[in-house]
Amino acid sequence: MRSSTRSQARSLASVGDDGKGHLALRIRLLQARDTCTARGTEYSKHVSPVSESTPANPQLHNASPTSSELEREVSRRRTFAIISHPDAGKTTLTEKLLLYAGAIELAGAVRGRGARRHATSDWMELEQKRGISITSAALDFELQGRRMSLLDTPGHKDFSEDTYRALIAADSVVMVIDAANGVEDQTRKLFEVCKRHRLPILTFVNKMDRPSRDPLELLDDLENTLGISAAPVNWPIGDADRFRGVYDIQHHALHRYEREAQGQYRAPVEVSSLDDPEAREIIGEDAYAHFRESLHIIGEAGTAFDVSEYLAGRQTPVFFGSALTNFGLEPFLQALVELAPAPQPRSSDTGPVAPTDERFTGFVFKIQANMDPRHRDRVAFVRVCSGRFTKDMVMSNSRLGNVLRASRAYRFFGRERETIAAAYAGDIIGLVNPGHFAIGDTLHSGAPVQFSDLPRFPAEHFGRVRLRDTRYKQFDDGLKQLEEEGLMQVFYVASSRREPIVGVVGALQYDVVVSRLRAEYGVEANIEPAGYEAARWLGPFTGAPPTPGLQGVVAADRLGRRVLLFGSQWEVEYFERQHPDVPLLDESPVAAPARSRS
Ligand SMILES: Nc1nc2c(ncn2[C@@H]2O[C@H](COP(=O)(O)OP(=O)(O)OP(=O)(O)O)[C@@H](O)[C@H]2O)c(=O)[nH]1
Ligand SMILES: [Mg+2]
Repeated sequence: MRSSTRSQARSLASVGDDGKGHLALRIRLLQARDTCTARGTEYSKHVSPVSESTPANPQLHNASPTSSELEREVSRRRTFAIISHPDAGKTTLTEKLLLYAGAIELAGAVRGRGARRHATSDWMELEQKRGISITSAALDFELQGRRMSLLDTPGHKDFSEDTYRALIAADSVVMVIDAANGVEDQTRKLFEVCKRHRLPILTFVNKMDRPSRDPLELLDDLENTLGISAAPVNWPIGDADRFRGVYDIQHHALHRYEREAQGQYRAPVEVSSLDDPEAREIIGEDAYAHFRESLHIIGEAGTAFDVSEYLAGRQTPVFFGSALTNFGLEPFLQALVELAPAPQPRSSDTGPVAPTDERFTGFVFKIQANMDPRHRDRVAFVRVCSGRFTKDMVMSNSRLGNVLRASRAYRFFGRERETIAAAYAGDIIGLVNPGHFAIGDTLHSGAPVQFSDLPRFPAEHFGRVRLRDTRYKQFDDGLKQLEEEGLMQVFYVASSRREPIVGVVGALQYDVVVSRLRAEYGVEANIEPAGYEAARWLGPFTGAPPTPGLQGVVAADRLGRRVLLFGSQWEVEYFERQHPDVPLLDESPVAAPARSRS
């Protein structure tokens, strides 16, 4: 290690507030320099502007000039989910990516006050009222010859079942990190899912316009907390009020931004070189010196970007910026277009299904009712996994073994929808669902196939729903449809059919149930804790089952299948020990047939 570099590291360590994390990383980085032999793939090879006719990343485009329409269409699809801990800025970033992609002309806000429009992906009334995302939203748009499908997911753990399913429908991920908080709990959990499914991850460190942790420390946090190598692609200049822009490490270009009043339009940007005296003056001597030093450390010993490491999920390219003020967005969007992988093969019970397999296959990962107040229909969101979907095509649902005709299909842009005549592997389409589909269903033409089950989380909170008026039919319809979405499970106890018990993964879902019953079904209801903590379906068993513990009760689900509600987890375990002959199932036996997950 050169002594000059070491002393730079030391001087840098003294700049931060605590210096601890910084120093550890810097020294490690500097040591790494000595052992680092091969530099990775040059990022610049992958960020040159693309045009419709020339795919920029041939590695990801297997379509030759003679390839079929299916291969061409598949190779231009990019389907990705945005994930993070609550509040890191997923919805704001989504909105700004749409703005920069030209899919919207004016960006809305998460908390759209007065006449100001709301963010496209937070379309639900309760989302807009509370300023949080509650349900994942699909947004489909064209960009530079690519067909992009973006899934903005909710961060709150109470809605994480929806987020997990959306992740499984994606081929890659954008992970948003709050620059002040680093890697937070929920991000860590979601990262584990990405890792299990080998999803490539691009990282966007957001909110640099606020007081932030040192960027070196943030890289250290990513590597230590998540165990993924982090390759900075650009580097922030200052933070909080002094955040001026980002430096593109490979192109040696300084992107200096000006704040646009409300961040509704693109922020004016000036691109110059690092030594531009004017830029230096605007940035300020202190911030500039600190920035140069950390840049030097990264240049000497930082992880270099390597596209194959990224695609293998072992490395995450890191970008800095501010979604609110629109700083650092166009380089990030460009990277997304260039780097995000095309649709990948999916594992099934008959082996991997290639996206270019001529047979149409897909799976239902989400059901949502009443998105459009004028239609009030239920939509099944399908991730197309292979082949070509065409309107009116005949397909089978592998769960039911029946044949159906898909006469109405849509693509979505938040709440808005557009009829489609065709779709290809990678697309997310909506099929109108008059009760034919359940979450996790595999749809296919040709030979039977079934994709792996989607994760189902056990309910942990149980509440009694009380109808406050007399509209029982609407109340029952509402419960039925919301249950179909996977929002909750509904149980009936013999003594009071009119006051069902709902089981949810997180207590915030109670609010969603009550609010949606009111807004979408016109009924007033409230939910009170019911005193249970676990539900188990009864497997094959004749006769009356034993009473489930002191506080438990035998109930039934909508289809009349018997369910034992227990007062605590401990009571479940005690019951299992006492009654080994009584088969208990975590999941309902028909809607989600028990299958081993990959
Ligand atoms: N200062 C600052 N605030 C931001 C930035 N990005 C988002 N915010 C604010 O942070 C809050 C949360 O932003 P969202 O975009 O809703 O975050 P989210 O990750 O979608 O949140 P959930 O979906 O509820 O998990 C909002 O008040 C945003 O205005 C940013 O770059 N800078
Ligand atoms: Mg959100």
